[in-house]
Amino acid sequence: MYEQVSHSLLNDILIRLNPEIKQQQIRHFYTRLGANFYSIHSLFQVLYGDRDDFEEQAQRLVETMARQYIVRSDQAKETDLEREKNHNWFLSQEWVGMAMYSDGFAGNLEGLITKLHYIQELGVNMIHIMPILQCPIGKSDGGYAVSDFRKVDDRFGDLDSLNLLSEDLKKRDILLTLDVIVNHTSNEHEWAKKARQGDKKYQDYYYVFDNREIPDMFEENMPEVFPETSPGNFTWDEEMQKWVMTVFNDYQMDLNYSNPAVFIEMLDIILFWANQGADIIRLDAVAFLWKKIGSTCQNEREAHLILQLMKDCCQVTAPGVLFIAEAIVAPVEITKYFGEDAINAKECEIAYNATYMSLLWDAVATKNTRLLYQGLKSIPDKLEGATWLNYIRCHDDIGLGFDDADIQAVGFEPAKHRRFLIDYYTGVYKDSIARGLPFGQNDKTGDARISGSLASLIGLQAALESADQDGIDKAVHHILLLNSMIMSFGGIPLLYYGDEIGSLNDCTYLNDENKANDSRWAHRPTIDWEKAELRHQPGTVEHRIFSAVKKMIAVRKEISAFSDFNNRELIQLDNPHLFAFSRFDLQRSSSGVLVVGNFDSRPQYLDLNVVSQTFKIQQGQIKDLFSGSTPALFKDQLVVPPYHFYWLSD
Ligand code: OTU
Repeated sequence: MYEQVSHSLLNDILIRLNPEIKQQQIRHFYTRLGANFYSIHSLFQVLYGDRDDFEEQAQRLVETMARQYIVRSDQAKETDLEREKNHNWFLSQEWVGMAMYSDGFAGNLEGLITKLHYIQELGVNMIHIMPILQCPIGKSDGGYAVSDFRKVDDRFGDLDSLNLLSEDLKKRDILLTLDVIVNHTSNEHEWAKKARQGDKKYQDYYYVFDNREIPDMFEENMPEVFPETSPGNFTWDEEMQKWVMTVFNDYQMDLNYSNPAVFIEMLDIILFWANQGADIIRLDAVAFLWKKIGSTCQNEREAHLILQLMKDCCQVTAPGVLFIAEAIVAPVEITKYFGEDAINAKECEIAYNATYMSLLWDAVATKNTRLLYQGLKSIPDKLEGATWLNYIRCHDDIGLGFDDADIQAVGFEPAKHRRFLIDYYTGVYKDSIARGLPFGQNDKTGDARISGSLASLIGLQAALESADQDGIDKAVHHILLLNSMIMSFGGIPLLYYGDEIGSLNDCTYLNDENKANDSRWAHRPTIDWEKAELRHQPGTVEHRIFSAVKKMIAVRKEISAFSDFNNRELIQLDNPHLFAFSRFDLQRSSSGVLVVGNFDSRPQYLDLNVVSQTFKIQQGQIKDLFSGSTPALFKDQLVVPPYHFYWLSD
């Protein structure tokens, strides 16, 4: 869009550009800058327009984008152009992701290179490597307390090993996702150290206060993220003799985005990693980016404006790079992180579908899909050109992030229902087969979350311990049922490393004093490669899970109705144990796919007449695309065995 005020500022900026930048041939950069500048300027103005140094900061912003464009590799620039042409490329069903710690998976980044064949064997073609940036030993929050944003931690390798990995991934057509921790730094980051030594410039990078007056006001409305290990949202810093905002752990200092210098630094860092070969950047804890007294300091409008500005700027330098929003917030809030408008106010192309994740766990514990339906109906439609990361679990705890209103709507009492789920998964509830651990218990609010690996939460661990063959069978089916749900829902399925071979909780973290009070470490496994070899041995749990997941991935890639163009319809059923939805081709040229899952331990029947409205089936021709066979039918009653799923088509 052409608008005089922003355009004349852009002209001034370009005249004043540093000569080193001016002499470069960067045509694509200028055309993109021209196209996005109205929007960039408007957002920068809303956020920082009242500052005397506004124009100076705008100049720095443009120079930052230009410098990173200049050093961007030719190969990456080519990919940018290709993706501009085929901009919906990531909505295809061909993508399947896996998240992993490089050390837990393969020792370090170089080790990871030697294990890429394993990922490919499974069919995964997108990996999210958990944070690899430098962190203090001990106080690292699993990589989320960064002390140097441009350095790979020695524990994982260095920039060279990352470059080797990224080149290898490119050859194999595997996408690389890297983390950038945008909300906070470690208190040992250089900026934090300077701030703590009294440097005012860097104190302004954070939220620091002389006394409790303002912190106390903030605290009135701010929830606690880690109530057990790091209660409250502020920490007294002895060295600085000031209170500093630390929403997460007491060693993670929140960055102050009301200072444009912070925005520009962090944009520069995002672009730096985009230039190291990242196809996708996961932006951690984006809901927390803006703090305001009187609010929960989550999901504030300005946090969205910051993300829009980041996206607009990234599109100028590295338009092929996508953002993942890690916003584990209320269902109605999550979709907002895609942006308000797919073109004019875009934020992140991808977001974690935390609502679906927690609802699936609800259906597992209750053997009932009522809340699953209800919760999904409450998720607003997402924008075009946006997609979900559908996952069963990730490196974090499982929070029961659905709405109380939805719990009530299906006839449960919210507090009791949540208590039941926590008790069920932590094995407190009698007869529970889950072996999870509590995380983040808050005695003030009664809230708690859940840790534990997929296999341990679903009952595989308990069944193995008691050598209960039937239990093992059930657990394997249950694991596959959940996988089938994330593979077919619409979006990119994100597997979690180790789950493909049924890894159990690993309690060795208890021996490490830096980890012992954080139960999330129970489900951050070190892969036992001997055990992983069992995936080739029929009859083993490893083989049963790995080979079925592998097949599911292969079949998913063939089904175009599984791509994500908002082409899904939930199918409400009378049977409360079944969950069904249809997926269709955009042209609706075929009847599409009917996905059905049975969350109960007994067989259930689906009356095909009920689904015939949305899903037309030629009698007698029904086929399960996963197994390739025709499921058991009696008249119009389809039998769905316990914890079984079908991907039906005719
Ligand atoms: C994220 O987590 C990371 O995934 C965690 O591993 C980090 O500890 C945390 O940020 C701090 O960097 O911020 O938007 O309930 O779900 O802390 C959600 C705990 C987050 C996590 C929450 C999450």
